Amino acid sequence: MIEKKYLDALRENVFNFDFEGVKKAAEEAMKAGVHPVTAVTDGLAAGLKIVGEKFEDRECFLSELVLAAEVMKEGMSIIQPYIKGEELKTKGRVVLATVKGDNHDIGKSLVATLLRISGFEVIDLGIDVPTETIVEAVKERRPQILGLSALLTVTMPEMREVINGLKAAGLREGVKVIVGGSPVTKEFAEKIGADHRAADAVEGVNKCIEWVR
Ligand code: B1M
Repeated sequence: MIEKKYLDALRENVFNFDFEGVKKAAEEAMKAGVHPVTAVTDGLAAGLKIVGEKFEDRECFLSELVLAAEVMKEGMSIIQPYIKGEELKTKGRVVLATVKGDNHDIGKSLVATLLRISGFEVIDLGIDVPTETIVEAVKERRPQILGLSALLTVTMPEMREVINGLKAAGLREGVKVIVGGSPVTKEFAEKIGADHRAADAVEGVNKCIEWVR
């Protein structure tokens, strides 16, 4: 019940575009002992989701969507140091990328943070990453896992291109491929030959831990 009060404050500050308010809400939530991952997923990200739905219904402008994402990042900068790794031993190496044509990075960055605190070495290639760059990184760095993110239905097919690129380079057998992002379904992941589709960051990281265990 008490936790709800802090999560509501985080959510409201994101959809009210309040930079100062979100910092205060994040500090208060951390002081009150709210779990930092819950604060991000059920507080900040929930607020951003509301703005995204308004944008979809044409009830807000793109500029407001950008602003809400910036407010979420501000909140994350306060919460992130509280996400501590219990186990610092390297569990494995993961290459992460948001695919070509796609600039959404909040979900992928959350996955990167959670992987790092779970003991993985993460090579984050960033956003709008061409297939050739991803295949090259797998060839050079030899990760056990490749994580791909796409938030746009038009960029989802790039995931298939990456998997085909790995096959063509003879690298597919040596790396597990996990895909994520809100429009990416389990069926789509199976169709393109990915090993797993993560519904959210926590579930995705748990799958990575299972693979390297
Ligand atoms: Co964009 N956008 N956006 N956007 N945006 C969506 C995706 C959209 C659904 C909004 C809408 O219309 N309702 C829509 C896509 C529609 C579609 O494709 N059918 C859309 C659109 C249209 C666009 C533009 C085209 C708008 C325009 O310019 N007209 C444009 C595209 C730019 C581009 O990429 N080339 C655009 C731009 C932007 C902003 C820049 C304003 C901003 C991004 C800021 C940033 O990332 N730095 C933005 C935002 C914020 C959103 C919404 C509102 C929120 C996305 C987000 O960050 N969610 C989004 C609406 C929505 O998703 N409901 C929307 C929070 C994040 C924590 O969740 O990314 O889903 P998510 O990640 C989750 C899971 O999916 C999973 O774990 C995360 C945590 O649980 N996950 C993984 C994600 N990747 C994973 C990888 C893994 C494992 C798990 O392993 C590797």
